[in-house]
Amino acid sequence: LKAENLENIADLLTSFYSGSVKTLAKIITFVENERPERTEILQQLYRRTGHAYVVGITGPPGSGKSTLTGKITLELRKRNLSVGILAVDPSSPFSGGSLMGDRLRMKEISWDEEVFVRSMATRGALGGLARTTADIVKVLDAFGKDIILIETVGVGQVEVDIIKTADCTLLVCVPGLGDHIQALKAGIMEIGDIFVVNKGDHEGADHLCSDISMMLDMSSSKDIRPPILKTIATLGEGVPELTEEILAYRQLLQKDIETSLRRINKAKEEIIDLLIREISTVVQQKIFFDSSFEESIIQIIAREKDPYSYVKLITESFEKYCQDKFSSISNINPTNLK
Ligand SMILES: Nc1nc2c(ncn2[C@@H]2O[C@H](COP(=O)(O)OP(=O)(O)OP(=O)(O)O)[C@@H](O)[C@H]2O)c(=O)[nH]1
Ligand SMILES: [Mg+2]
Repeated sequence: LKAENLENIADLLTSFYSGSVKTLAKIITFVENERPERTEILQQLYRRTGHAYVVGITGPPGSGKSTLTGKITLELRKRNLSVGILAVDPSSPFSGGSLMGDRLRMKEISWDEEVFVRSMATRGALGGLARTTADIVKVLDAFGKDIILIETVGVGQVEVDIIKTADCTLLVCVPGLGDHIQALKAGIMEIGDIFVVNKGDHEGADHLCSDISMMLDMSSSKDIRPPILKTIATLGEGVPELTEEILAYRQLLQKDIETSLRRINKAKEEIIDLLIREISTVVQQKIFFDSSFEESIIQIIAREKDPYSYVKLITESFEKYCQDKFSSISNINPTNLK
């Protein structure tokens, strides 16, 4: 980056730290569009992160996630907590459209200065939606949001990756979607820290609650048994209790040794993910401008060399570098974490 750009970044950050919502939005756009400035910005912000409590809200389309998100936000605001909302829709190519929809559904909170809402779709997220989500969460965290809610539709792998960013995940289910436990296929149950049976005014809600309870009895491997709460999001019924559960879960996490392990694993995964991306960029950039690469290509085509040996030659020296660099890392003791 040029010195001039770095100066702009410094100005941008000053404005960000002073609480400018406009600058917050701008920085999020930088991250979303993978602008080159984003790395510098994220580097600077990192130290200010780690304060926010991140809550994922996932479940099938139309289960009431946005309505619930709006109502939970009202409850959080009553407790004077500031909120950032990130609505992520991996199936939609347009973020503008979903933004409108979410704003409408969350109209009660859209006037509130302390609530920041952002919608995101596949568009713009070059490095993957999960990576972008994790970075935007950091931006919101550094901005000083107490609670960050991530709404994401569906229960596929992309959503699971997105929701991994969360400290606590609500799995929203609704009665009457054919098979009662349609959304609760193996693996999906595992991501739920709190189960919400929404549309409690619909027939079959109680039945669904007991079905989930039974499934948890059989399959849950968690130390903390996920609670099941019934809500009617449209009326806000059950939402104060749900909010209490969400906040109580945070207290549990803070005491739990599992949390430290989870933090370690999350940090490891994140760093490895970043490394792989950066290394692959470096390889692609460097190799194309390397004359020995050109020469080797010609030799490979002429069958004087084979591609396997060529790649091995490069990776061997890289491996050697890694060995020297990483050999001293031992396992982290979770009790050493602050
Ligand atoms: N009867 C009833 N309707 C509800 C309830 N909660 C939400 N709805 C309605 O269900 C519809 C979908 O609600 P949303 O909040 O948009 O659901 P969503 O899960 O965010 O939907 P997508 O983001 O499109 O997946 C809306 O028409 C809501 O008014 C509820 O508890 N009872
Ligand atoms: Mg929604």
